Amino acid sequence: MSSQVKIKYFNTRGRAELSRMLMSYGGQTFEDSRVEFADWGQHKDSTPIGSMPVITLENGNEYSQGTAIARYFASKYDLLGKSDEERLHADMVVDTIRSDMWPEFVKVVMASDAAQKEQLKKEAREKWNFWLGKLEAKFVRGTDTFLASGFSWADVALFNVVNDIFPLADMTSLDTSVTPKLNSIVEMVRKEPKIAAWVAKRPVTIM
Ligand SMILES: N[C@@H](CCC(=O)N[C@@H](CS)C(=O)NCC(=O)O)C(=O)O
Repeated sequence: MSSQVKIKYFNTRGRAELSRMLMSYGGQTFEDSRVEFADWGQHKDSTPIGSMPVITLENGNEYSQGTAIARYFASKYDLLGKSDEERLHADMVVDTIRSDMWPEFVKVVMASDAAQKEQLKKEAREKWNFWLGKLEAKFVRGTDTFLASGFSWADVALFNVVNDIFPLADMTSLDTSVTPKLNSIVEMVRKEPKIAAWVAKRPVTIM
């Protein structure tokens, strides 16, 4: 069986958006399947590990884990890095963003008490700025790219978290006096024509 690639997720950007951006960059047509929160119970048991995103490949096989799915598309479009060390470098950046920075956002979203939410937003911004400072200091090795060899999925992951996640904790831009190199990466990805076209046409959602 051969059909279109499908990515299934909630009607949000969340953990699916990096793959949606990478597929758009790669010129991959895909079905952007969105499950309403109220309907999730009907889907959960039939997914590979009981969570989304889920990717269905052209051959019908399904896989989960948002970062693993994104890495698959980064591999397909030669965005992993050009050497073992560059792949380590890009993975380190992506893990910092998706394994360390991301849970701070989840805490904010899950908080129901307004005062606690504000406190968690403040803590998230402090932690994000700490990690951003570390990345800025040693890990921007190209011109507007993390990798010396050029554009990679680490650049797209940074754009995704800065553009789509940080504003949800009231961090709407990077401080260009502190992280100018990271800001240049974000602006480079923002202008990448295929990613910009996806961002312009994607559904407008709360997160
Ligand atoms: N480590 C997984 C986490 C997946 C995850 O927690 N997905 C959430 C949405 S962001 C979900 O499906 N929640 C519903 C549930 O777990 O029942 C990944 O990165 O894909």
